[in-house]
Amino acid sequence: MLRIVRVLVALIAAPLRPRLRSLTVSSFGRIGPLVCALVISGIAVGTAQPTFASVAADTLYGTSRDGIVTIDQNDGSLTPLAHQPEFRFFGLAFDSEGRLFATGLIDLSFPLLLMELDPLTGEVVDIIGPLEDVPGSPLILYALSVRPETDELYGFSYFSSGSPYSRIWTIDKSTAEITLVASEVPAGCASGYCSDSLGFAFAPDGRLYHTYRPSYGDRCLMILDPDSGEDLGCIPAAPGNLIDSTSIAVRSDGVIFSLFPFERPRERGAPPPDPPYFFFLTSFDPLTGAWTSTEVQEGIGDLAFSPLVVESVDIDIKPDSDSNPIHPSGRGNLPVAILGSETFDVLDVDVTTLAFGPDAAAPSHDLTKSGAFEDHLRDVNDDGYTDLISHYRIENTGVEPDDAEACITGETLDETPFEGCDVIKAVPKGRGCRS
Ligand SMILES: [Ca+2]
Ligand SMILES: [Ca+2]
Repeated sequence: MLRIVRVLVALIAAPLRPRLRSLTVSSFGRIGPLVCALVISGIAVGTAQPTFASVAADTLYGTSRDGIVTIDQNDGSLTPLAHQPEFRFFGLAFDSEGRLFATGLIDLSFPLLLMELDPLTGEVVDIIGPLEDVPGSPLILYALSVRPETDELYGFSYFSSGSPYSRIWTIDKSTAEITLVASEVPAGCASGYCSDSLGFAFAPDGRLYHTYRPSYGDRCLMILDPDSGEDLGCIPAAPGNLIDSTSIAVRSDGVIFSLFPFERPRERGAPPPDPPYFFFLTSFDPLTGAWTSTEVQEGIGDLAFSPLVVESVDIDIKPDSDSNPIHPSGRGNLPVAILGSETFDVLDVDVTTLAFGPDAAAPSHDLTKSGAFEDHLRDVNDDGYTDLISHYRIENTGVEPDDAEACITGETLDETPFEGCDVIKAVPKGRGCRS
């Protein structure tokens, strides 16, 4: 098995070894010239702004040979996005805002680049910059993952940049500047070549998983300290496929997906099988131990799940007031306007999902009744965009006397969640409530 991963890594890495062509970008090091170099070489970089909120949460993405694919989590079928054979992608990760980052090469030439992709089309929309430890020294970050608490982008390198150690890095999402976080994975690895696997991914609860495969001894699903690379312990991973996998990603419910290559047996006297591997997608729930496995038609590099992106909307609590005084212990109906805009049409709001305040109060009027929704539409701020006014019983909202703001949440009819907040001014009962 060890050999399989080494072969797989060799398959990925072999064509990359120096073969530096005229389009080497290492001497540029800045975005502008990089894009110029791409234009000169006829490689198109998309200019459209990515539309983060339109991707369904928990869609599984992967890097394939010629671009980005989405992967059906049940049957392993692949849907290729933009065909981009001029790029070779490795690591892949979403941040909490739904921005999709990849590491990769152009024309198999170093240096490795940090790129931003459009999650809908898979197209490269920005070449952020080269990822270099020591300039000119090949660094490959095979896996990317975003740390949930900080939204920082982390990278995992494997025997590259002249080191026999797997290493953990952080990467600046704006500049591609990298910082070494852990110089040995796991920390204290004395000999180098300690971990022989590429699986590296944060879980939503902040755990950092690594599919640890030592050259000798027990394999495991290791939990790493993201700040030191220290081994915090292993969790039992029932399916061998999981701990043998070359890439992992963790879904929002904590289920771990991994990709596992399996060498096709060679018949005696026959030519080598083509393709030489089977690939399996495994899901594993670390809480219950339940797991599934399904075949995937081609090799996939890093995996990544799209996050639940909450769209931000503008609201106006008490449209006739700027300070929005509220008696938290009072009674009555509090009007809240969701403001329409060029990018948010209030006609798309699913009124059954509206909830206001810490206790998530439901609207006090049934807006699904015939005509009720239309009766609550008005342009409260005279900007030409229709706004939706809904009302909430103050005693149901959970607003406390020292709260300085209150928020409304909901979903659009296509199930995109949104949230909007506005200031409030809690006033003791009995005082005037006009502003
Ligand atoms: Ca107001
Ligand atoms: Ca308006």
